[in-house]
Amino acid sequence: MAAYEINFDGIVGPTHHYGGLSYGNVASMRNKKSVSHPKQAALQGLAKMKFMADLGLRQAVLPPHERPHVPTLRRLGYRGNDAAIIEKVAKDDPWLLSAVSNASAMWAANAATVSPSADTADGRVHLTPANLVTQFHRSIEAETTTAILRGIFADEKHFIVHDPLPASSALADEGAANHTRLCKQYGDAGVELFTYGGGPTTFPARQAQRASEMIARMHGLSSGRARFVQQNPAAIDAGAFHNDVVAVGNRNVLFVHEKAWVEPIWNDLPDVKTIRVSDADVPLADAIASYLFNSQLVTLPSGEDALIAPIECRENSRVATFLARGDFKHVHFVDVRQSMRNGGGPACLRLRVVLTDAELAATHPGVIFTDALFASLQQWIEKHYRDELSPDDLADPKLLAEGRAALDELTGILRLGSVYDFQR
Ligand code: SUG
Repeated sequence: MAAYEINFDGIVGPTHHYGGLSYGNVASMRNKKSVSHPKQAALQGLAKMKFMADLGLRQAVLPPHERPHVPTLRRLGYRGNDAAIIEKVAKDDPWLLSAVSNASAMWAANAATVSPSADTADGRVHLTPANLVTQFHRSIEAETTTAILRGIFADEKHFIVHDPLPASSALADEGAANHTRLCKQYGDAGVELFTYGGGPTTFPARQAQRASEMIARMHGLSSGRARFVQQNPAAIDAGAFHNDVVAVGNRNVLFVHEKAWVEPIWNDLPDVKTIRVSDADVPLADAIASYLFNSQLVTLPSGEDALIAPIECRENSRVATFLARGDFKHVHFVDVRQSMRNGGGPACLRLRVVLTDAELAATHPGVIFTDALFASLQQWIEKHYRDELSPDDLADPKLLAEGRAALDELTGILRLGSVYDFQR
């Protein structure tokens, strides 16, 4: 059956800042406490979506989460009105305020793992929101992500949105950032490649093997459809906290750094064309600094492949030399620098969902990207977002009110209903 890939991009939220919260994510660690530009960040993300849509690709959006998340602070014992709570936590524990204010839901590749209907036993699209337990600031995304995905993929005839895996380090799950699907055409049954981390590493391995295995079982993937492969500890320690920093697959093409996995799994994928990059040509450090493999590898309407790479790839001489070799006929560069400075490239910002026509028709239409939605979102960002945010600004209770006003309007634009705590 004919099917398409739809990229659901996370809209960057109004509290985008550099908290330095992700140990093992070298960009996040390096840019800790630098001044961020939320409006620019959101506009950069939106421009990427528009660029993809203009290439003739299908695009959709996922809304930001409510931040700062006062319900989490209340759960942790803070009492009083919202403004008083923000003021108190800003004094007590700036780390906590940054964590509950983080706009990290923008990295939609971590929202969920998605198996298209062609792969699953019951012929439905299966989605499992990620529990993101290795980073506290990300673990609080799971509940809202689940509510949003259930709003968008509500038709149980076509979709099932599972509960996130139980919140345990034994089942640590980071979603599609460690999952790539290989197939002939999108509508054909494919092979889903699950990458898990393991030691010994200095930086945390964020995906547990058991988590990947459970998701494959929950999604009803037969044993031939799911493959599990271990991430190279050296890649984790070089800063590849998610496998999508060192590998990306699309249809029958796998683009990978030779040090991504502990074993050369590409030798065992017969119908797959592997573009393998050696450490001599692009050392891991350059791959991670440029986010070459965090490009989006997409199929254009013409049937040709294109690589949508971050502009940082153009600025790294080894990476630029590799790209000039011509493995990809079409290479486009996008500017998502604000997100990149927190370790999120073009591919981190999107969740890929393969849908048939019938499934697309059953998907909530309000989130599908059109020129009209582009125009509304642009206006909405211009109206609500601050130009600049420093970590100290998180203590400003006005930021909370501004964020709520923005999100309330956004749920109207996307016709999503009440998905946020403050709306209930
Ligand atoms: O989980 N950064 C994110 C980046 C996620 C990138 N996603 C993929 N590779 N798919 C993370 O480490 C930094 C937040 C801060 O420090 O303010 C952060 O959460």
